[in-house]
Parts: sequence; structure tokens; C-alpha cells
Amino acid sequence: RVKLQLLYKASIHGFTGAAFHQRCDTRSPTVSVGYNASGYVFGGYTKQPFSQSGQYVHDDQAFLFTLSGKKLLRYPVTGPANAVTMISNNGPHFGEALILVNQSKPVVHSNPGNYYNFTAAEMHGNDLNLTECEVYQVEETTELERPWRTITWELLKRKELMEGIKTFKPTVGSVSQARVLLVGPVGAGKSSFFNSINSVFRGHVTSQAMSGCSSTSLTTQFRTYSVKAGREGKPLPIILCDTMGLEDSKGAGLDIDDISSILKGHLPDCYQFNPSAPLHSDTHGYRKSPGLKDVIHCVAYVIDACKISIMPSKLEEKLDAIRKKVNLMGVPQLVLLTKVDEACPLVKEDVRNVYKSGYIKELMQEVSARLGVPLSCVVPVKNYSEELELDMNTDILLLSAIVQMLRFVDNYFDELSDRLSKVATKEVEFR
Ligand SMILES: Nc1nc2c(ncn2[C@@H]2O[C@H](COP(=O)(O)OP(=O)(O)OP(=O)(O)O)[C@@H](O)[C@H]2O)c(=O)[nH]1
Ligand SMILES: *[C@@H]1O[C@H](CO)[C@@H](O)[C@H](O)[C@H]1NC(C)=O
Ligand SMILES: *[C@@H]1O[C@H](CO)[C@@H](O)[C@H](O)[C@H]1NC(C)=O
Ligand SMILES: *[C@@H]1O[C@H](CO)[C@@H](O)[C@H](O)[C@H]1NC(C)=O
Ligand SMILES: *[C@@H]1O[C@H](CO)[C@@H](O)[C@H](O)[C@H]1NC(C)=O
Ligand SMILES: CC(=O)N[C@H]1CO[C@H](CO)[C@@H](O)[C@@H]1O
Ligand SMILES: [Mg+2]
Repeated sequence: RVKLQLLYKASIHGFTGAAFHQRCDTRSPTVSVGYNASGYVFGGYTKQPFSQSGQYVHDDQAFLFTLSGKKLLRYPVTGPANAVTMISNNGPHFGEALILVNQSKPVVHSNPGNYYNFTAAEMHGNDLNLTECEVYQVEETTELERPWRTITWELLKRKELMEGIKTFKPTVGSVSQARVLLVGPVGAGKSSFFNSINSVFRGHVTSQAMSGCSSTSLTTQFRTYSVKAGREGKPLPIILCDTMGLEDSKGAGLDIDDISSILKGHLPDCYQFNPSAPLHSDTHGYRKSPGLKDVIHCVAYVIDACKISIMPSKLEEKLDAIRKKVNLMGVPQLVLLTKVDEACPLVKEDVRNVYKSGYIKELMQEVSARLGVPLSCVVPVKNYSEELELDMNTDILLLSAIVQMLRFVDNYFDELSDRLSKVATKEVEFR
């Protein structure tokens, strides 16, 4: 029952002592994890804060561990006075026995026996090359006494939510389907969200949109997915628009100018994104004069709960620029916080704990502050990750997110007709 907050990830922040110390000094307790291509996952725990003092630090609770297959081995410290060494040019440094990121290189230095007793073969299969190194801060998860948002986890509720979605009608007659745009970093779960929603209405787990893990975006086309009520059912009054993932570097991932085109309804379905050249009005399928039914009525930022703590500032700037554009166009926005199961063990145990987990609440507050959207516009979701059959509680969480989106779509049309009537009044006055 602990939460693990990711502080440092070498593949993102660099395999250097400086990057490690910059992100991890003064933090405690921590668990440091190394990975290698031979399949070993290993590292150490210390309750002491990291520093660059050059000194040994006493820790009677420190231990090293290794995980190979399903077997977890734990090696308690044998020389507590020398449990951790604080060297600026190294990553996590346990006694003289194990150093992850030695001398600012992606290697392990391993010297068993020096204050920890293990064998190199057991610990890392004698493979000294690191493919990844991560440091997590360990904290107790708090379970709130009562949930801070109330949801009834009952079949009837699911039915009610589904009915509400099926019978939704935009308040503007010319529009039959609400368009919701999904934007967010690579791998945040945009495509999975559509798959999961589709699954709920299909009655079994589907995977129409390609989803998975990769360092660059798996989704490279603009797709507008209409969810159907059942296999031969009518399309629901909602279209989810899936986009390519955002990347922190310039000229990579979804282009901000393309977002403008999407918001205005110019982008055709199946448009192939090109990060080095945004959409041009000559492009095949470019919608020259989009109607109200083609524009975006609500934007959902899809954010991975596990990665909020290490969101690069460049990415935050990109999101900020997008948010300004969306604001200008008067499109309501919300945040879908994904992978809440991966972030919090309480939620993994039971989705119904989502509003009882103190950690998820903190994450929601953090994402609200960093993206500048009110907490009331942050909704947590979990996709269908391992299960093949649907689960009522997961459905309810997913459906609640859609209902929230539809409320926002209503706001969009309300605001629009409000503005239109003002313009009309002005014109009358003018005449
Ligand atoms: N545990 C868990 N895993 C999830 C959840 N949502 C998505 N994932 C996983 O996260 C990975 C990325 O999901 P995608 O849906 O492909 O992400 P995306 O945002 O579409 O990514 P790109 O198209 O590459 O930009 C996949 O392996 C998903 O299965 C979730 O709620 N919980
Ligand atoms: C780790 O760094 C030390 C220098 O402090 C060096 O002697 C040792 O060979 C390095 N180990 C590896 C595996 O590179
Ligand atoms: C180290 O562990 C091995 C077996 O795991 C054991 O035989 C040995 O006595 C231990 N050495 C010390 C110094 O504790
Ligand atoms: C580790 O990396 C070095 C340098 O890249 C390489 O020469 C060596 O073969 C690698 N060792 C293993 C076990 O992969
Ligand atoms: C949800 O995520 C898992 C991996 O975590 C993936 O295997 C699965 O296909 C995803 N489910 C959907 C419906 O996209
Ligand atoms: C993080 C990482 O690179 N882990 C790798 C460790 O080794 C196994 C087995 O080769 C890989 O599957 C992991 O990806
Ligand atoms: Mg995708």
C-alpha cells in the first residue's frame, strides 16, 4: 500500500549523475531501479535522502533487490553505517556494492559483498549495461474515509449513463453528433480511451484503434471515430477524434498548427499527420468551409497519471499554447487522467477506490494546477487493460467521463447561441 512517485527516468533525463542528483537530492525514502537487456530488474531502497556530500550514510533499513521472472530476492544491508554513498558523478550508489549509472554512463558497477551480500549472476545476470534507470519516491497511500466525489457503483447507474449518452441531442438542430477532440502526449491512452468506450457499447473488449507502447506516436492519422450502440446499432451522438501524440521536441509529434485546423473543422478523416509540415489548404480532402457539425465542440487533454511528475517543461509549454488557442475559440476543455490503475495500488485493487485514494486526488490537483484547468474539469479513467470481459465499475467510470464531455458540449452550444443572439441584437440596434 504505497505510492511510487517517479522522480527520475534516465532515458528521459539522461544517464548522468548530475541529472539524477538534480531530480532526486533531498528526496526520501526512495526505490532505485535498474533494467538491462537480459531481463533483470534490480536496485535498492533507502530511507535516507540523496545528496552529493561524498560521504557514506547510515541506513539500517536499506536493502537491494532483484526481480527475474516472478522471483523477487531481497538483500538487506549488512553494513548499515555504509549503506548509501553520496557521489555527485554517480546515480544511486549502495555501499560499494551496487552503483546504477556509474560515472555518468549507462552501466552498473557491481561489487558484491561490500555492505550487501548478493551474487552478480543473481542480481543482474552479469549484464552491466543498463537500458533504463528509474528512481521513485515511496510514500504511504492514504485511503480517504469517504470518497470526495460520489458515484453510485450499480448496474442501474450504468444503464442510466448509457441511456443518457444514447439519447443526447446537441441543442443546435443542425448538429447531430458532438465532436470531442482527444489530445495529449505520446502513449497517454488516447486511442485506448476510444477503444474502451467502444467496448462498453459493444458489450465486449474491442481494439479498433491501434494502441500500444512506442517512443513516438503509434497513431499517425487523424481519425474521427463514431461509437455505435451494439454491433449493428445506430451511431451514438458522439464522435471521438483521435490524434497523433504530442512530443516535447520541436518538429516532432502533433503540430500545434494542425490543432487549429482540427478545431476549425478543416481536417479530413484519415489525414496523415506530417510533423514537419502542417496541413495546407491544397491538401486532398481539406474541408474549405466547415459547418458547425465539423468543428470541435469539446477538447479532452489525455494525460497519463503516472507521468505527471516528470512531464517535461517543453511539453507543458506546448499544452499551454494549445490551451490558449482552444480558449480563444471558446471550446470547453477537460482533462482525462488515464492509467489511474497503474498509478495507485488501491485503484488497481478496485476501481471503486478512485475517489478514496489520496494519491489520485493529489495527482488530479497537480494536473489541474499544471494545465490550468479547474479540478472540477479533471476526470479519472482506466482502460480495459488486462481483462477480456467488461467490468461494470470500469464502465461507470468511462461513461461518467463521456457524460461530462457531453455536458461541456452543451456549454459550447449555449455559449454559441448566447453570442449569436448578442450579435443579432447588435445588428438590430445598428439598423
Ligand atoms: N494500465 C493502463 N494502461 C493503459 C491505460 N490506458 C492506456 N493504457 C496503455 O498505454 C499504452 C498507450 O496507449 P495508447 O492508447 O496507444 O496511447 P495513445 O495516446 O493513443 O498514444 P499515441 O497514439 O502513440 O500517441 C497502451 O499500451 C495502453 O494499453 C489505462 O487506463 N491503464
Ligand atoms: C565505475 O567507475 C569506477 C570509477 O569510479 C571504475 O573504476 C569502474 O570500472 C566503473 N565500473 C564500470 C562497470 O564501468
Ligand atoms: C552471503 O550469502 C551466502 C548465501 O546467500 C551465505 O552463504 C554467506 O554466508 C553470506 N555472507 C555474509 C558475509 O553474510
Ligand atoms: C555492453 O555495451 C558495450 C558497449 O556498448 C558492448 O561492447 C557490450 O557488448 C555490451 N554488453 C552486453 C552484455 O550487452
Ligand atoms: C488497455 O491497455 C492495455 C495495456 O495496458 C492494452 O493491452 C489494451 O489493449 C488496452 N485496451 C483497450 C481497450 O485499448
Ligand atoms: C526497461 C527495459 O529496458 N527493460 C528491459 C529489460 O530486459 C527485458 C528482457 O530483455 C526487456 O523486455 C525489457 O524491456
Ligand atoms: Mg494513439
